Amino acid sequence: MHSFYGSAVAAVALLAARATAHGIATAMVHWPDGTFYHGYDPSYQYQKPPPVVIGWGIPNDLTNTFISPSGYATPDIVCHLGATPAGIAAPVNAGDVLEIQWNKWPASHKGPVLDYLANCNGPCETADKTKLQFFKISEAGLLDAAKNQWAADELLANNLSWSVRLPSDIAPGNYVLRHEMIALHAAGNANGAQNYPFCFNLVINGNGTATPTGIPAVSFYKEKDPGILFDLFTKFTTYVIPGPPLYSDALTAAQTKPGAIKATASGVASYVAPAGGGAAAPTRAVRSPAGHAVREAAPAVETPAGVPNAAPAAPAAAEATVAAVVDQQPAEPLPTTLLTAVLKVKGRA
Ligand SMILES: [Cu+2]
Repeated sequence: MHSFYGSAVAAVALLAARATAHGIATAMVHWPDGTFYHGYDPSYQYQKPPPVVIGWGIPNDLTNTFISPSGYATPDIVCHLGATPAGIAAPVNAGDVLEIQWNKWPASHKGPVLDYLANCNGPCETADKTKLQFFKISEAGLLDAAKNQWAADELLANNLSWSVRLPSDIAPGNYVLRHEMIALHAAGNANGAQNYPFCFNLVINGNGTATPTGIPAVSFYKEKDPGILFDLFTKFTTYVIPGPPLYSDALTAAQTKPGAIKATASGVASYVAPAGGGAAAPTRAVRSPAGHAVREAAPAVETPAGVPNAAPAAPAAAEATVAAVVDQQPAEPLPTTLLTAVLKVKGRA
């Protein structure tokens, strides 16, 4: 019998069969809280309605593909293939550690791991990705030339996770975290490097005032940069990490295996919908600790032993146990529309 349901199942099966290589950054854990956030997975498009997550949407990335140097000047290099802004954001603090989790990564795909931030200067939910000005907050490339050990190897050794520490001095605001691996196994050939960028929305709180200068992602890399056109299979002792210089006040995070997840959250809206509801455009960003809504921690979820980065639950299931709460020390009366917006988000997940 042919049915829509059957077609959907077949599509998911095909998707699973194809997804045998490469990888996607599908989750983020916020430390020290140990709060797990789902990123985006292309299979979400088969859920009705799709979960609202902090990861930028990439429904076209059905084959876990990559961006080639020929795409470095196109919007696809910003947050991956046809990426659209995430609908919610993770509330974090400047100086915190964010642990990005990948669903898979082939050992052959040696290369650097890079992380960037861009202030949306408004709601990230409606950000124009081509206008985002990114500054680099973390970079790691060749770790040990004699052992041919790369940042990607370290990520793989830590259960497909990578930790990045946010600068402690940056101004609070709505930011996009752009996390990226570049696979070099074919980079000895022109147009052979493989970039895998993935983006997450953050509401960063704190007392910092720094506003680092950034550049658009379409200006990060050129095809003949020494760290892009690079032969992994000849003798080398150094590697020049590509992209703009590291932010002067960047901080480092220890690379470790993932710790136990203490809670699961979906995220917060970074803007308040105008009174009256509807699909009107957002009117203001919510940036301060006093002004943003947070979700109450869900009951602790144990990470199953021996399962790399097992997600605590599907987003929809996890969502059912999460209650929305609002910070109680607002500088101004909390608009009821804020709570409505959060509950709307909850209802959609
Ligand atoms: Cu690959």
